[in-house]
Parts: sequence; C-alpha cells; structure tokens
Amino acid sequence: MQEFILESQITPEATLCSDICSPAILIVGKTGAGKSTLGNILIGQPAYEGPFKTSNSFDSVSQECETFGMFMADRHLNVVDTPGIFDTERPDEVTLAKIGEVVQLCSYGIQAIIFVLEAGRFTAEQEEVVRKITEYFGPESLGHTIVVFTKCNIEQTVDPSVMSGAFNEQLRSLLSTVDGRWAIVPNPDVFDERDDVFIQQISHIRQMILQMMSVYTIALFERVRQTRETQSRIIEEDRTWAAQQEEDRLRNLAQNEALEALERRRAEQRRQAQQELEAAAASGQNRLNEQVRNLEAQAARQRQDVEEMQRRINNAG
Ligand SMILES: Nc1nc2c(ncn2[C@@H]2O[C@H](COP(=O)(O)OP(=O)(O)OP(=O)(O)O)[C@@H](O)[C@H]2O)c(=O)[nH]1
Ligand SMILES: [Mg+2]
Repeated sequence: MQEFILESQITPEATLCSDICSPAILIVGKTGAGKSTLGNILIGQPAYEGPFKTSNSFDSVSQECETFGMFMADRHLNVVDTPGIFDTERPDEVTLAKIGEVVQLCSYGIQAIIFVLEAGRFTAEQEEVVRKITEYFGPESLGHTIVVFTKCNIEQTVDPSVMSGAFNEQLRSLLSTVDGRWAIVPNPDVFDERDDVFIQQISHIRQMILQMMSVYTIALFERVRQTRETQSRIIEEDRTWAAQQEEDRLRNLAQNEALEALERRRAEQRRQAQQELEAAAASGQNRLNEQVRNLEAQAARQRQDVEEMQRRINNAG
C-alpha cells in the first residue's frame, strides 16, 4: 500500500521561477475557485500569505501564470498557478492562450493537472469550465488530472464520504473520466495548517500527484493544439464558404429583383406609349372629321352660291 507523505518535503523557500526546470503541477479552474490558495498550500506556504496572490475581492486576481519550484518527496516539481476561466474581465480564449503559453514552457512535462472545483452544486457553469479546459488540453489530459474541491464544509472535509454521498450524476461521470482521482482542500479559514485533517487531506493530494505514472507532454498538447487549429480552420473555411454562398444568393436575388423592376418599368413605359399613341390617333381622327365637315359645309355653301347666281342669270334673261 502506498505510504502517505505526512511530512511534506518542501524546501523552506519556494522560489519564483522564470523558467520551468522540472515536471509541472498545473493548477487550473474557474476564477476565484481557490487555485492560488491551493498553490500556496502545496508549496508549504501560508494559504493566504504565500507567494501566489490570493484575494477575496470579486475581481479575479491571478492575471498571469506564476511558477514556484519545490521539492516533494525528493522530487523537484514546479507548481504553476494559472488565471481563472470565466473571468468577467477577460475572454476565456485569452486566458486559455495564456495557459497554453506556459504549457509550452513545461519541457519536462506536466506531472499533474489539478482541476479546482468549488464544492456545492455542480452547476452548468462549472460543467462548462470542465468542458473548456478538457477540450483545450485534449481527452488524454484526463489521465493526468486530479479534481480537488475547495470551499467544502467541516463535515465534508473531515469525512470525504459525506462529500461523495452528495455527488450528482454529472459529477460522478466527470470523476470517472479522471479514474476517480479527487480530493478535498481543507478550508484554511476553518482548519489550521497543522491540524491532522488538514495535513491528511493535503498529503492525499501530494500522494496522488506523485503516483501519476507518466507526464502530460508538450508533444501531446501540440497535437491537440494542431487538431484544434485544423478544426477551427475547417470551421472558418466552412463559415467563409457559407458567407460567400449567401452573398452570391443575395446578389443574384438583388439582380433578379432589379431586372424584374426594369422589366416592369419597361412594360409600363410601353403601355403608356401605346395609350398616348392611341390618344394621338383618336385626336388626329377627330381633327380630320372636323376638317371634312368644314370642307363639306364650304362645298354646300359654294353650291348654294352657284345656284343663286344661276337663278339670278335666269331671271335676268
Ligand atoms: N470558504 C473557502 N474559501 C476559500 C477556500 N479557498 C480559497 N478561499 C477563498 O476564495 C477566494 C479566492 O481564492 P484564490 O485562491 O485567490 O482563488 P483563485 O482561483 O486563485 O482566483 P483567481 O486568481 O482570481 O482566478 C479567497 O477569498 C480565498 O480566501 C476554501 O477552501 N474555502
Ligand atoms: Mg489566483
């Protein structure tokens, strides 16, 4: 049976590292979940006053990834604290890209990905955080993930079976994808760091970290990144193609509508011209009839004049 590491073998001074010179322990999760607090605890520093900055303000604190080196059971490891997902100030894509940059520096691989979840109801939002992170790291990352719960109550912390008894179906399913690796981070407001419960729970986390058989590598991450980029390129190309199709459709529609309008305008012009022609013809005919009538009247008058003259000649003769 695996021995519990009751005495953490940590260097008295954890050191801020600019480069990651040994396998990393990557702490990820939603903003404010307690990642930096756990980071401090893992490197053996006061939970809230350690080098990883923590805060109880509503704003997210860790904006950049930070790394501290330490020894754990004679193994040098780097604890990497990351900014939180669901930060109101920053889109998740930016946060994930920052996490991606630090993963690229983990040339010794990642010994464990610690997924920090707040105890309580496993909400849709938490599910979304899990989805985003596992999608970002790829399904293989689950084989290197430990789920830890923060903000548990005393009962749950003292007796983890109280905690597991309250797991819902979604949470159970998540924990089965990480081969049941889960643990509790005792609330530093309630448990003294020298308290047996505190030491035991943190030792359990350290033990799980050290028990990981293999590391999650940059090569794995790169493969996932390439797949993700290929997928986004395909999605982008599909989107561009669909947009082009729509543009063509609208252009054709506009052209057809313009042609139809032109045709309607021409038909109207033809109809008006026809009407004018008919009106002109009708008025020409009227004028002609009038002229004929005038000429006939003139001829009748001339005939009368001739007859009158004839009569006068006859009378004079
Ligand atoms: N009740 C309770 N509060 C905790 C626990 N762990 C951390 N906190 C509090 O939660 C708040 C946020 O803790 P942080 O460790 O700064 O959280 P974070 O995940 O690093 O936050 P960001 O860096 O902003 O993403 C602080 O007020 C802590 O005091 C816990 O186990 N229980
Ligand atoms: Mg933080």
